[in-house]
Amino acid sequence: MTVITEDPGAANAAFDAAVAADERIEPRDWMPDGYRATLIRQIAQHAHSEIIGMQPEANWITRAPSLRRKAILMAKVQDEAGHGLYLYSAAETLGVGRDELLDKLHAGRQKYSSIFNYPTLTWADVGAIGWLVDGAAIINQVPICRCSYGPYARAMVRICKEESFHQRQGYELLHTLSKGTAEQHAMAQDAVDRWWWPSLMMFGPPDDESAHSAQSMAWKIKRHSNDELRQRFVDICVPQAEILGLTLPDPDLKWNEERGQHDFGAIDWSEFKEVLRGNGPCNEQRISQRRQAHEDGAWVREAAAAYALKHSEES
Ligand code: BYC
Repeated sequence: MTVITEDPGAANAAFDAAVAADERIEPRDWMPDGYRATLIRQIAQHAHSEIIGMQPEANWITRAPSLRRKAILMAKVQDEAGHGLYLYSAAETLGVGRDELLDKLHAGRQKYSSIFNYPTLTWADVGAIGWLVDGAAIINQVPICRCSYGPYARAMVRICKEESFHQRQGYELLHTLSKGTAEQHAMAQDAVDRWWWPSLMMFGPPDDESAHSAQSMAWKIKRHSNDELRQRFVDICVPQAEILGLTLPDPDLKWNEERGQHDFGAIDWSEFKEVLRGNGPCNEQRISQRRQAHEDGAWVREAAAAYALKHSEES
């Protein structure tokens, strides 16, 4: 869709028609200000989540139990940095600079996913993150491959392929621990007990409290509601937990024949709100480490800019 018109009414109608026809909106197309702002908000939060999400797992790189596990974990953490790059690039196509987005993250003016404010206390947490956190991310992100905004949708295709590998490595890691010694099994169970509820919170507030869902679904940025995706995640995890030989920490979790889905217990939304307010177990640590990493990397950015300038003067 390319709209070249001075008439705002016609531009709006062309935009609506393109969205209704499942066409992709591209950077040069006219789009409503609210659509642009919503995409910048969501893509920036998503990009921030990818780079902050490197921290909890990087915590275990030096203590991975074997060279093979270390190599896999390093590759995964590097992938998350790559996902951040794809997403910051997608945000840039909307007219916002990467520096500005990072400044807002560092100043606490833009969010990142609540999940990354929890600590990784044992090696099993690396497995639980892969199985549950990457698993939740896949359920949430596969529909974004069909998002109405082209650059975001295309970035998501690559990201989802890599996330599938991440999920499998976590599942395999937990499976190995769960079928290992009694101590290893207990460690895997403890990690699942701690990551289960925060993983359910990743999908966002319940539909009746989700401020942006209705508009984002009308614009086909979101394809499913928060509660729909959360339910899908629970239904997928239950049989996987059985194969792992681990229990999900929810006494109310049971199959509902009538609905053809699992019922599950109440989520503690007060905990979610506290984490979003900055009061989760690791919020301060995550942001201060991110600021430090940004400062430490200043010389790399300066060198890259100087090199690019020299290169452009030569050509
Ligand atoms: N954490 O109206 P709602 C990954 C906020 S990366 C924090 O439902 P929306 C991975 C929400 O922003 C995972 N905040 O919002 C990386 C809004 O506040 P604002 C990240 C949350 O946008 C490394 C308010 O609550 N994935 O998987 O329609 C290693 C009301 O919510 C959260 C993405 O970002 C939360 N969990 O729906 C491993 C996916 N939930 O902005 C793994 C893309 C909600 O008004 N994003 N809020 O201040 C989305 O799909 C949607 O933005 C959400 C929320 C479903 C998350």
